[in-house]
Amino acid sequence: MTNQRGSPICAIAPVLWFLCASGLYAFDHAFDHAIDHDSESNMTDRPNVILCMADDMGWGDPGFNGNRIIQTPNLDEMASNGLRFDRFYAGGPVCSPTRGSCLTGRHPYRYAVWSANQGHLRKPEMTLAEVLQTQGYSTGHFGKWHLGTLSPTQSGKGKSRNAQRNCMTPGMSGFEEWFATEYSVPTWDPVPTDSVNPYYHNGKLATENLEGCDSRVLMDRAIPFIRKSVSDKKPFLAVIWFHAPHEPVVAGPEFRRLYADREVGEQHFFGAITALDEQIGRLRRELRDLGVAENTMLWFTSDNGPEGDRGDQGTHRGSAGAFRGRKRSLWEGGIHVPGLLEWPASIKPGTVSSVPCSTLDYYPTTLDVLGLMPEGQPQPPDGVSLLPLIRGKMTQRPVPIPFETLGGTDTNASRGSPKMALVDNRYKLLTDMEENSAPLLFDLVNDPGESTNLAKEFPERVTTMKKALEQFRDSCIGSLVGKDYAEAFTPDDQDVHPSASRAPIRKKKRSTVLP
Ligand SMILES: [Ca+2]
Repeated sequence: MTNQRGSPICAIAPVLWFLCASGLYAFDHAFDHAIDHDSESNMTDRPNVILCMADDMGWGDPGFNGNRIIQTPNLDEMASNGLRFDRFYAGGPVCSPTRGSCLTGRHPYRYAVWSANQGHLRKPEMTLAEVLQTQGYSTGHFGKWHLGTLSPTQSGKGKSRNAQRNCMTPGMSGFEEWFATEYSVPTWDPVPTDSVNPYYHNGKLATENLEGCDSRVLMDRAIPFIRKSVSDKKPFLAVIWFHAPHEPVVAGPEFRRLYADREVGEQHFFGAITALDEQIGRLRRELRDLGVAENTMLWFTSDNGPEGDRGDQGTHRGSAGAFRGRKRSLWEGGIHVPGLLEWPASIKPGTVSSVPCSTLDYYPTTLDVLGLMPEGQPQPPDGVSLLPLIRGKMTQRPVPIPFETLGGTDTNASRGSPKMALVDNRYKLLTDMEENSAPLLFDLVNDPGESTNLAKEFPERVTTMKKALEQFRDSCIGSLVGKDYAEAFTPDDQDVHPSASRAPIRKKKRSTVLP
């Protein structure tokens, strides 16, 4: 068995290959430890995997997290029938970084996806789609992509996006079927006549069935893919990344009518979420009708917190619940997002977890379920397998979750949050890493709103967690220049960490070759 790059894939079950708790958090020694699972692995024989993600949906927006205004009956039913994560984190506070974390299990700062519309999913990174293809899975991507341009000659973001350098389509990343836009589109009539951000279907411009609700438009492509996979008797990976409720937020008339007594901006925002929810219901019904719901891992989350400064202006109506901050910040409101997993074969209805989990965990969890350890896997990983949690055997996260973003406390880019953070079970450290910046330490169990800084009360914990962040950053800087890859990698000017004071790397230009 080989992956796309010719490396063998070893099926070694049982294995947990993401545990890296040796002394301090040893981000470079993730394979030092392994835990034996019991012999239950056969019960999860090749489940289907669906990764659903909303765009800019806040933690407080769906009904299952307490929203009493926005109608999300299908997501609420999914939560009731599966596992609700009460502490689920996006890999980053904006789109592209989180999307990279979903597909690789690695922090986006390892492969230079610093922010939205920057960088691309590097070829030497191994994606979940590439690994599952080697296991006989059909692989499909539907909706927003945001991990590279979809053409080597054109990006609606202009020449500065450098379409040639950053061309990386879903098709180049292990997805055999794909229907995608490069970045955000209006959530109603997604491809207006003057659009510079079209839908591509398997590399060709899509021209039909692009009117009305965008969530329906993309689900119209996902469902035939799922039907064909089932018909072909193949397990499948479907990545379904909705554009809703990212701006431009537009709801169709039937969805606005549900909120006719609200302000216009609320009608659109609330309506766009209900339209998305309707498609979740359609998807769940389809899985049941096809007889595959039982052994399908159906995930749902959001890629970051809600847009806007307050949630009460224009169509920026998302809720971060009781959390501090919103999109772009490393406060909880920017990264603590809705999280669900429905998997009837392995999860009892009404299950709830308060263990911190992350989009970084999709990749290692799926591989652990299948008992896979791909050779040539870039090192180190950052996520952990949640299979022990699914089996009720994980009450603490074995390794912390690192965060880094552009900006810092003195910029608007991060809405006043520091630019690095570490979530270690109940504690969270935030820091700009500079010597003269005061670190912030919060007890998220007692203080989820991040209001009381405990740094002076727990100086040793601050030192330990800050040291872990230093190790993580050093590890990422090594990753950037290709240290993690088995194959040769030539870094260029864009592969320099934002914190680096050294001169940019000067190398000859790479050429991008489409498959
Ligand atoms: Ca987003």
